[in-house]
Amino acid sequence: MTLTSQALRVPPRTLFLVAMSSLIALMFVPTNAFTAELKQIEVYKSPTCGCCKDWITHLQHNGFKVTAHDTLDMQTVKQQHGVAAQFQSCHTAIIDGYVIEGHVPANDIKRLLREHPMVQGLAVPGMPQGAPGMETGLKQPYNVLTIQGDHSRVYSHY
Ligand SMILES: [Cu+2]
Repeated sequence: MTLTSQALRVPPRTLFLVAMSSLIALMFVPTNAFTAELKQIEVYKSPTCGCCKDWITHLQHNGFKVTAHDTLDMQTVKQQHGVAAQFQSCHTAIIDGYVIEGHVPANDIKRLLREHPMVQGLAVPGMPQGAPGMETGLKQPYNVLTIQGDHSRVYSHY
């Protein structure tokens, strides 16, 4: 049995509009696991770190569910997760078994989760001006690195 506009007793134009809005709704249906469920990320930071808070806000705006942990001993956190000295920054985060060090843009984390490379994680060493959470009005070029122990490769450049 097919549904015709006559059977539904609505004008064809209405049916057309209903069909169109269903199509449009379908276009907004999440197409991957990331948008279907919020990704949980654990962020370790010192309680007084302002740029860490701003980075957390950046993650939340990009669909991450953030659990923040304040600690006065960031050095131990970095040691526990094996973040080599040359890659260190203010905060350290953990998601899906990866370590995320410093002001890494949300899009690079999403790409990491999508591509799932065999690396320890991502790092933006130091605190470059203009990175997410470091919106000072100045812009320094910086690299997002994949890190593995003492080794790194450029993952993206801004
Ligand atoms: Cu910072």
